[in-house]
Amino acid sequence: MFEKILIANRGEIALRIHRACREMGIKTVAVHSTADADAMHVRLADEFVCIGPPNPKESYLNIPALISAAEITGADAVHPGYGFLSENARFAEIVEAHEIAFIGPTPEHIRLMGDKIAAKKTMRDLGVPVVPGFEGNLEDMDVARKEAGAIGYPVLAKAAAGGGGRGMKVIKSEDQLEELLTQARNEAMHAFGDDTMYMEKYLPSPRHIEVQVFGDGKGEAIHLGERDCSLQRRHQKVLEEAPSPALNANQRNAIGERAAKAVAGLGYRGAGTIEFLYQDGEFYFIEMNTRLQVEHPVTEAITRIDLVREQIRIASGAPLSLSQKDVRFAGHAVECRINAEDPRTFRPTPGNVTDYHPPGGLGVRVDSGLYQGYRVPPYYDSLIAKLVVHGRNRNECLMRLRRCLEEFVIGGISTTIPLHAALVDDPEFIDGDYTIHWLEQNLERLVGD
Ligand code: MV4
Repeated sequence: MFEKILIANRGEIALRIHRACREMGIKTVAVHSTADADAMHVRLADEFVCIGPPNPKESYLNIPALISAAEITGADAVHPGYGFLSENARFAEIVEAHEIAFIGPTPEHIRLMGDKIAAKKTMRDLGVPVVPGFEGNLEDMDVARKEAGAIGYPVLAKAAAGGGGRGMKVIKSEDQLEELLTQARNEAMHAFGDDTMYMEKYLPSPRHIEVQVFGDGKGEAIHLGERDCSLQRRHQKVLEEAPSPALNANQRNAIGERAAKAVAGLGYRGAGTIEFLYQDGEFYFIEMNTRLQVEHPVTEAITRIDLVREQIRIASGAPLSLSQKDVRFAGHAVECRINAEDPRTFRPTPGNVTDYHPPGGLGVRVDSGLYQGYRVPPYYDSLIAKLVVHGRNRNECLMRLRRCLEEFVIGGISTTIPLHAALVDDPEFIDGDYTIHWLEQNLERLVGD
């Protein structure tokens, strides 16, 4: 097992990783920008290294600074968390070239899944259902017209280098095809330096359901069920739940087994998430994320498996700590992402936290680096706390969640707690009846005047 892990991240996830390390008897190295010197995980870590100024490019994305910090402190592994360098194949390669373990998949698997066309072809070949579409060359407009017609309008043009919603255009009819495809191509070139495009049938009202998987890198793999992440605004998830209110146990096991089989076939190592769109009873693969996700605690709540511990074990060469038959799903969990943002305008609200009283009690978990007197810096993502509530069933979970949102005090800054409070009282949300568009279509009603 590793002796010392460098945590190449900040905020609540750096604290989350620190906690897993501590419970495994592993020493931690925090790295921080000058804006994060007062962060909770920096205080708790065994050692800390300042890696640069507030701008992430010069600190959390600064590969030479991170490698130097690992070398100086003698860390034998790096955990990248989510965001920042977590899905950067080059970073994983450089870490490994320094004989430091990268707590994640191989650089090859990161690179494969970063290419959305290659990822889709690979998953299809491994027996995973994908969205009908065309992954060939779209530069010839005659080919593009023929293929779009064959798919049937509306079609969605996507960038091979995209993901997470960037570089997409819905095309409703052939007379828009050339103009919108060219526009999408130009945007992709500008955003990613790569204008390779592919096309899919546009699904008008799907849910976003993702399956948590783990592989041991040697052909063994398990799934830990799904998370429903349909409640989002501008591709930012707001609330996630597990299990999905839309699935029954047979559907869950069927899609989970397909996902795990694919992961086994890939020889994938570590934690991964297979993202699907789900509509009219059918699953369609869209992307695979090769990192730990923000919303991993809802899976931890219903499986009682420590996902970060599992990641660390696998990276050190240990086998999976359990087989599929030992995975049991219990109850229901919801995560509310609490952001330092105005709940109506979603404008960031950095500043001084004058009061901090998180909720507690049975089935309640708060992942946050906040404390009274902490200053939320203006330079980073506005996620400041994750409230994760578990209950024996969805109703108990939602009753408990309402109680927690009522108790939660974060003074001095605006947060999205009022949005969550409105959401959990909404009849359509309570019915579990929502798609990826529901939140944006209902925001006015939820938090409007
Ligand atoms: C789609 C889609 C509809 N049809 N693909 C957006 C993020 C990227 N990961 C894939 N996305 C979508 N792909 C087809 N064929 C709708 C979306 C989409 C979406 C997906 C998941 C969560 C939120 C979303 C919000 C808008 C659009």
